[in-house]
Amino acid sequence: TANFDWEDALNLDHNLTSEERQLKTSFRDFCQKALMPRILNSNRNAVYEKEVLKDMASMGALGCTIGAYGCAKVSEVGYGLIAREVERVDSAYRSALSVQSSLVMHAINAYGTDEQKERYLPRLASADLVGSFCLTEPNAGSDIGKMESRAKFDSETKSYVLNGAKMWITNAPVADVFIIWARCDDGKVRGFVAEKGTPGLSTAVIPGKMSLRASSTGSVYMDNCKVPENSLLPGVVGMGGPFGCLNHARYGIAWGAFGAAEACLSVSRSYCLDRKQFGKPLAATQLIQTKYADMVTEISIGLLACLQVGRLKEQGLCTPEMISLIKRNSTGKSLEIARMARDTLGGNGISDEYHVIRHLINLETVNTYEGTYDIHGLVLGRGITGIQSFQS
Ligand code: TGC
Ligand code: FAD
Repeated sequence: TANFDWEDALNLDHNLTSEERQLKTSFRDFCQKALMPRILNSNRNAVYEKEVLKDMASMGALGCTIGAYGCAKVSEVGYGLIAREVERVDSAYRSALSVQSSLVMHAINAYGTDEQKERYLPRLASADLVGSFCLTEPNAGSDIGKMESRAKFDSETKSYVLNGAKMWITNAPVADVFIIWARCDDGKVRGFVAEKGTPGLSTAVIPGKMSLRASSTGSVYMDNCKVPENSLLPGVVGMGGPFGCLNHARYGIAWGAFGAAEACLSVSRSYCLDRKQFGKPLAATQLIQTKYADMVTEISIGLLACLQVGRLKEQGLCTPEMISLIKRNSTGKSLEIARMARDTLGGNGISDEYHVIRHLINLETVNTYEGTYDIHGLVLGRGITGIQSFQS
């Protein structure tokens, strides 16, 4: 029989495999029991808790689309469902998952040597090592093709000497492994795996962060940082390297952002069913009800788009434009939903006890990182017109 379920209005569940449904249920349970109790303190006091990554590792979440080195091998849709459940708790926790899995483990798995894979992947999967992905620079954010970091090969010592600075790097202050993207003497960008403690490699916490407070974000400095030649990721040359990792991470974010939006809707609905003004529950007013209609509409349509891109990705039929479409739609719509939900809570909407303001402020980052809302709009604009409008 057909039923309307406001939490799954277009019956997305129907299109999942039984394994994926089971994964979703077990992750929802895990995230609410193991992660949710930590977040208030973690966000309020800006504390990065390594146990969160350890807990995710114990559930097989890290590098979960990889089929070896202790990783679980779930479907692309399965990965999206995990990101959605983690971000239902907090975007910072989903960030930890995205960076470790899609940006660091994927880079090593896709571009690394067997030796690099064996050295790093099992310990990244178990969270014995924390990874960071160092792409953005002080003078190169959206226009990352203009990066200034350099890698010079020293044939005498058979090593690369890295110089430059990276900024806004998730996990940098707590990382053991750094995927560093730098331009080589031939003008081409290549990736390197550097380890914490390498002379010339240092990090600094970026203080005063009002968003994603449960995540540690920092700068990375390379001052004649010498890494052995086997630190090079040999499997890729050019910007296709970092962008290949970003394709995975952006896809996960597209699912994740709606997890945050769903959490906001759920808090608002409970609150407004309970809270009475002018003699009736707020949920009995037309203005609140049409807000919920808008929220449920965007969440349901947006998640179905993520599912479609996930299925195409599983078949090798997904393009970067499709990922830009869902990353932009999910983060932009989730931000609007969080704003609407915050409004429905009145004064309580600005209290972290109700969680909505935290999601709202986090989504400001989610809408910005891994390509801003407008940059993804311009990627789509190029796909539609055939004309790139970034570079002058
Ligand atoms: P463009 O000419 O378009 O491309 C240069 C080369 O890169 C290739 N490429 C891609 N390859 C695979 N997948 C993609 N999505 C790709 N996009 C581009 C392209 O084929 C070309 O290759 P080749 O071999 O022909 O040279 O580059 P452009 O310089 O015009 O820039 C385009 C633009 C603006 C879209 C791009 O630079 C961009 O995406 N900017 C946004 C920067 C960004 O996303 N930064 C993310 C930093 S990492 C991060 O935020 C992590 S947050 C982690 C967390 O906590 O979750
Ligand atoms: P800018 O590129 O300076 O953009 C500023 C504004 O200008 C934006 O609104 C943008 O849309 C707009 N703009 C830029 N170009 C155009 C144009 N041509 N036309 C119209 N508008 C334009 N990076 C990493 O490498 N690794 C990480 O782990 C990481 N983690 C992050 C964590 C946090 C909390 C944050 C906030 C950022 C993180 N980033 C990370 C960096 C992130 O990817 C960048 O902030 C993002 O790509 C935007 O770059 P920017 O901040 O330099 O902004």
